[in-house]
Amino acid sequence: MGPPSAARPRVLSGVQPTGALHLGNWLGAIRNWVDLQNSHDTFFCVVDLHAITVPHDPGQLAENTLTTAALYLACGIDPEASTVFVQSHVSPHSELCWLLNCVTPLNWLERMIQFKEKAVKQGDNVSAGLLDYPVLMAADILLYDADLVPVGEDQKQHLELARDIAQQRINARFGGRDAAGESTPVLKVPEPLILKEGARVMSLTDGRNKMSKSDPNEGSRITLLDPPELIRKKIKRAKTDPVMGLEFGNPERPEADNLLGLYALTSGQGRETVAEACASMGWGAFKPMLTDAVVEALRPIQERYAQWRQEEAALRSVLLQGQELAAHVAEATLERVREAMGFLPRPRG
Ligand code: AQP
Repeated sequence: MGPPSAARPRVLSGVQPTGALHLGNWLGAIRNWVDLQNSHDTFFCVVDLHAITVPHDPGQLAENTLTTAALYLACGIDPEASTVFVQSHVSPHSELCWLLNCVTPLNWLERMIQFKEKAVKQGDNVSAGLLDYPVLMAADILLYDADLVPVGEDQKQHLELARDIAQQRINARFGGRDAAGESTPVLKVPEPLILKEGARVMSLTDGRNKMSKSDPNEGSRITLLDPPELIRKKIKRAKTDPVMGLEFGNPERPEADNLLGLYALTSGQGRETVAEACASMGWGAFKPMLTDAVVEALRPIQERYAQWRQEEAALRSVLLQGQELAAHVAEATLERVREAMGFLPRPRG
């Protein structure tokens, strides 16, 4: 039996609980998920198994996982409309990852750009898990028969790998034929969902690098839970240039492009309006405006976050409901793959 077709296109995505979520995670990912909830069948997970592919603090992992889940909800993910769950709570993620590992060529993984970049930072301490990260990501996506996966530029290569594994390594080798001789796939091959323009948020200290949770310099990012005073301080110290007036798209001025983009998004005014309003404005006048816009944009998120953390039983119940729904879908897919690969069926009591 092949993958079932859902009534609405299914979307799956997640963020790693590797630290405090920042403006990039919100504007580049979670904000778009909120828009998809009414038109798509949405699954959002906190990918804690991915978070341990780099050295992690066991005393922080559970707390970061809860914080990340609470932030999804605070940003507007509605547990009635979406399935919200923790990756490690649904064991088929690990099991499908193993099955996919055994058919994925090593050299497909060795050429992944993110692996090469992250491996350089780890020195001698690179884990096999870091190399395997894209196979686990493929398992995440393929388990849910996702039609669409929202991807930024940095994740395109990983989605391509997930498609190749599904198509060339599972469906082509283990797929069957129906009575009419047509091939029946085992796994659905997902398509990328290209996200809104302008959502790549760059570091506050270097406009050529993306804002990242793992940057050792905390001043490089604004987290979703930063208090107003800290936001003010970080924006005040943010890198600028000696040119008067802000503009988009000048390759010599990545900081102007990034901060003006942040202002367009957080003020809700859009790119055209802010480009015109700030065209001859100096940095001294611009930075307080940007600060106010960021503080105001984050205020409702921070308020809702505080509520979810006060109601921790409700948060845990969202995750339990999500786990049950996710496990139901994931177990069925895993069973399909096990059967196609020829495993002895599990004994039934
Ligand atoms: N700077 C960014 N601008 C736009 N989108 C971003 N995303 C991350 N940073 C930016 C998007 O957030 C989603 C989840 O990311 P992730 O936490 O799973 O991993 P990441 O992309 O590696 O994010 P970080 O913050 O850089 O984490 P670390 O430092 O732990 O590796 C993805 O959709 C991503 O595109």
